[in-house]
Amino acid sequence: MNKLLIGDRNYSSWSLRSWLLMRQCGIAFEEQQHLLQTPDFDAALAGLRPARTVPTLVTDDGLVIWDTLAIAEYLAERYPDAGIWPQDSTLRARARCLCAEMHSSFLALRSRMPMNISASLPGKGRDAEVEADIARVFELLCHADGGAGPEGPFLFGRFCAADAFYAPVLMRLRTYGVELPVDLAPWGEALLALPAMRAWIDAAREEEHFLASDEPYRDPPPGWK
Ligand SMILES: N[C@@H](CCC(=O)N[C@@H](CS)C(=O)NCC(=O)O)C(=O)O
Repeated sequence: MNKLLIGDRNYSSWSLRSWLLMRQCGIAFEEQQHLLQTPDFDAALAGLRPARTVPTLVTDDGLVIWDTLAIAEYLAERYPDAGIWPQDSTLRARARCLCAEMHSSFLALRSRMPMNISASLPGKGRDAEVEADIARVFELLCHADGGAGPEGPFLFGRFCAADAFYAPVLMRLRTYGVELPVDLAPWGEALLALPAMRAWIDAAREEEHFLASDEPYRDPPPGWK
């Protein structure tokens, strides 16, 4: 059985990407959660070197893949009918561009608006660089399929890796009180309505682990460790 190591549901945006992709595309896996920056996390990853971050996928035949883009590409090769990428080659190239840009960019947004699903921090973190990142995300998402995509609420019609890669951005916008452009509202609603997404959010709200490095704007809520 494939095994996916993930971190905190509340904070780990990269974990959410691979977990949602596998769940939504119907790829079976056993989940192993290790809270970030704990001895348990270090011990779990120690046996999987050079992996040192989550998500890390340990495939059913023992391959260790420690990067979300590599995980997506592995899944697409191994499960060609799962819908990891759009079927159409033009749309597939565009979906890959979106994921690659998410992977390499948006440092201001990621550092000043860390994913923090259970928190409500409207207005925090919005400086000019973050605004520029948000504007770029909106530009990418509004024009994702170049107007050529099939019908459907997701970025390329049917759910694919690009939706999973931008799901944490949607979580950030909610936490920090940034409105989606009208054109993207159906995408946001469709993503939030996915049972897998609901399950992740509900579980994130139950967590009481405080990660100081991802909490520039508040003290630990009562009872959190
Ligand atoms: N490029 C990696 C980034 C993964 C990453 O940075 N994961 C964070 C959690 S969201 C992590 O494991 N950090 C290790 C730590 O905090 O010790 C990927 O695409 O998977």
